[in-house]
Amino acid sequence: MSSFDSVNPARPAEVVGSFEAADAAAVDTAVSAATDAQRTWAAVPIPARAAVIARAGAVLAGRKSELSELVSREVGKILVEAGGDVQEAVDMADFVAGQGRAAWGETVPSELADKMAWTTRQPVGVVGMITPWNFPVAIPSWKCFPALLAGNGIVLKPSEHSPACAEAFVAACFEAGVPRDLLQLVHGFAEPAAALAVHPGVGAVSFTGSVPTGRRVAAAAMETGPRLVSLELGGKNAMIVRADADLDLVVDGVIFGAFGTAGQRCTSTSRLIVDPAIAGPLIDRITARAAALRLGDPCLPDTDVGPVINRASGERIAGVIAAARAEGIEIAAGGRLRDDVDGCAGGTFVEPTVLVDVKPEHRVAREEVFGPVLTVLEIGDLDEAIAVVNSVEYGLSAAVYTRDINAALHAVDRIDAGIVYVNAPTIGAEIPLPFGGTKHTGNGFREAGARGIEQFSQLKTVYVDYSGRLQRAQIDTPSVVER
Ligand code: UN1
Repeated sequence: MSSFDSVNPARPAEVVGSFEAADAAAVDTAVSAATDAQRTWAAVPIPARAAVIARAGAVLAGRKSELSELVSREVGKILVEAGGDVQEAVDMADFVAGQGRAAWGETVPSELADKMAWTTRQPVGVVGMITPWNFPVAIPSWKCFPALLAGNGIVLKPSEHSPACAEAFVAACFEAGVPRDLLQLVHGFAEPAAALAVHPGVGAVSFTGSVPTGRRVAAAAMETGPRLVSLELGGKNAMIVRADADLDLVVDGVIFGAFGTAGQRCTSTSRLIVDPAIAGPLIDRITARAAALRLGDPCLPDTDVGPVINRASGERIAGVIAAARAEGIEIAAGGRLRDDVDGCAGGTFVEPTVLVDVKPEHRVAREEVFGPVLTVLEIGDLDEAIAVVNSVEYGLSAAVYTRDINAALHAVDRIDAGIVYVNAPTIGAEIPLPFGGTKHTGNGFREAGARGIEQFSQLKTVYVDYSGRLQRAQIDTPSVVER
């Protein structure tokens, strides 16, 4: 095994921690240990598992400020957003713990006398999880808590950019009483992720990240046998702004949606589809606000936008902006890569960027940027705007700003996306409802919400016949009215 450093993206010379990169053999050891521990855990009554998860939430809540600082230091999120990340894990623990005493299946009346019919859920065994760095506490929690409630063991492979956050999350779980062998953490790059995806001892694979990697993970996971594979991939989220919208609300929503977490969310607002009747003044206000955002050390309270995760990512985003410019697109705000930000030696920042007069066929209007880049498209007709929202390969989240209830609901009904907001930006999902998207954003599973557990458990249908004789369904079914 070799070791690697996790660094502060604001000052890459500052090492947050050193970690061992797992190889395939280490993954194998982790899967075996989790497999053994899972047998014991699966015998624990579900409300008792839920109590452990509730305690994990309490431990995380008690450490919120210290964990938020760690999130800021390790992945560059500004402090308030880092706090939101930790809070999301706390909320998830709370919600999942409640599910431990809620309905666990459905029951139906049997068509035969003296017979019962119901469903229950069984664990898959060990779940392999591959998680990104942009929600370094929240996303592991979205996966781990429901998987634990369902009675599984876990091998978690977090991003190589957020190993310390994953360690802190797992430590909170252990402190709450999650058995150590049950929840295995393996660090590193592609090798442990690939080994986990194909391991025959892994009953479900859950991946959050990019489309190309997600496709590879899913294909590899299915090669070694059918199993549950849940994918949470990219987005190219749009906000439609109608001429009657409250523009103060729109400006606040765009700034938070497009430039929060330096645009490095799968739910970031990436396309603004605005009615030409109000486009000019709206763009002026957005560009003025974008230009006034303060780049800086994410741990300082005055900072609005932190660094991007590393130099390579910054250069990739700069490349997208340069390609847009080469296509003739005008930059109304930002556009530059910055490495001269105060107190952030070596950190890479991308100025909040607004690209105007973009057409639906431009690459920058179709592909995920994963950076603070907003494209503005001018379209007046609502159905045409909806068609443009739907014209990309992703379907994660979308927003519509209007005061017209009919227009809002028309859009809600016709937008092809997993999450639609009215008069709120494309980010801001809450835990009790499903999170996920359509088309290339995912493969139909949803995280969070009451159905999040479906990624990590199998349904079992149970029939009990207590009549003492053979009763054949569909054949011996009594009928009051003779057919
Ligand atoms: C992500 O963007 O990767 O709705 C997850 C939101 C957050 C989760 C986002 N609650 O933006």
